[in-house]
Amino acid sequence: MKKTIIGEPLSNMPWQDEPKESQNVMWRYDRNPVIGRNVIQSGGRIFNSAIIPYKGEFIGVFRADHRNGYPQLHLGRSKDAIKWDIEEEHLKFHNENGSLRKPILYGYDPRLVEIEETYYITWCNYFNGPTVGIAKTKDFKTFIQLENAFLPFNRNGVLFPRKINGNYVMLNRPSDNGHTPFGDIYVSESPDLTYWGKHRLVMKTSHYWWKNTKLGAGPVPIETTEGWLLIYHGVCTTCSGYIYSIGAAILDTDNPSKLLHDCENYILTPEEPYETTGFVPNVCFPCATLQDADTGRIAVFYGAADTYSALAFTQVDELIGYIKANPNKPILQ
Ligand code: BMA
Repeated sequence: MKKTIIGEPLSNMPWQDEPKESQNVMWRYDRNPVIGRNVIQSGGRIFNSAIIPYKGEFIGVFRADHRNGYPQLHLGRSKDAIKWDIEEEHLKFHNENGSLRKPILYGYDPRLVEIEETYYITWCNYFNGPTVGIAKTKDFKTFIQLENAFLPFNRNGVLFPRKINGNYVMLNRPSDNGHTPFGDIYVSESPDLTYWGKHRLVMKTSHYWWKNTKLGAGPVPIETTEGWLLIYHGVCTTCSGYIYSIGAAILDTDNPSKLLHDCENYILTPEEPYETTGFVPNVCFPCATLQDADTGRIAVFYGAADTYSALAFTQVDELIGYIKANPNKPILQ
C-alpha cells in the first residue's frame, strides 16, 4: 500500500469508513459530539482541544471554559480517543528551576506535539492581551512553562513536529486584542524555543468567501511525501457574525513558508446542530489530528460551536487529491 504519511502506524486510532452517501472529502463521526456539556464541575464547555497518542493510549490538553468565564487548560486521558476522562484541576506550570509559577489568567486553543521525546503545549496565553504561550513536559505530571513566543497580540501558535533545518518552527497568526477581523498565517523559527525570528508569510486570506476574513493554523502539520499537510480554519463575516470552516493546504517540506497547494473549497463547514448551535454558533475549529501512516487514515479533533468536541475523518491520498483537483484560482474579473 502507498505510504504518503511520513510517521508512525496508529492502528488503534478512532475510525469510521466514509458513508456511501458522502459527497465530502471529510466525514463526521456518527456519534458526535464526543464531549458534551458539563463533563467536569469547574467548566461547562470543553472544545478547541489537543490530543496525541501516548503509551499505547491517548492523552490530551483540553480547553475548558470555567464558570467564571475564563478558559483554562486541563489534562485528559482516553483509551480510545473517544471517551475522555478529563481532570477537574487545571494545569499548573513550573519554572525551569522547579518553582511554581503564578497561575495563568487564561489559556485556550491548545496544540500538543512531541518533538525529540519532549511534549510541547502551545496555547493562547494572556500577556497583556493574547499571545502564544509554550510549555513542555516529559511525563504529563510536571509542566514547565517557557517564555511566551511573541509580543501580543498573536494566536494559533502551532509547532511543527520536528526541527526544520536545525530550528524549531512555529506557525502563528498576528491578531488584535479582541475578535480580530483580519489575519494571515505566518511562520517563525527558533534555535531554542526562546528567541523567535526569520518570520515569513505563509498564507493570506483570499477572495473565496468562506476564508476572506481570517485564517489560522489548526492541528500540528502532518508530514507527507508531498509536503506538510496543513489543516486550518478559514473565517468569513456574515450579518450574524463569523463562520469558521475547515480548510487544507500543502506546504513545502524544507521551506514551510512556501505554499505548494491550497484548496478553493472548505473541507468541512458548520452543518450539524452541534456545530450550528451553541455558545458561538457556526464554528468548526480543528486543533489536533491522529493519523495512521500505514493506512493514511486521519482523524480530525475539532471544537464545535465553542461548546463541544467532535471528530471527523479523512484519508490522506483522497484529501491531497482533492486539494490538488480544486486549487485556489485568481479572482475572476
Ligand atoms: C477565536 C478563538 C477561538 C474561538 C473562535 C470562535 O477568536 O477565540 O477560541 O473558537 O474565536 O469564537
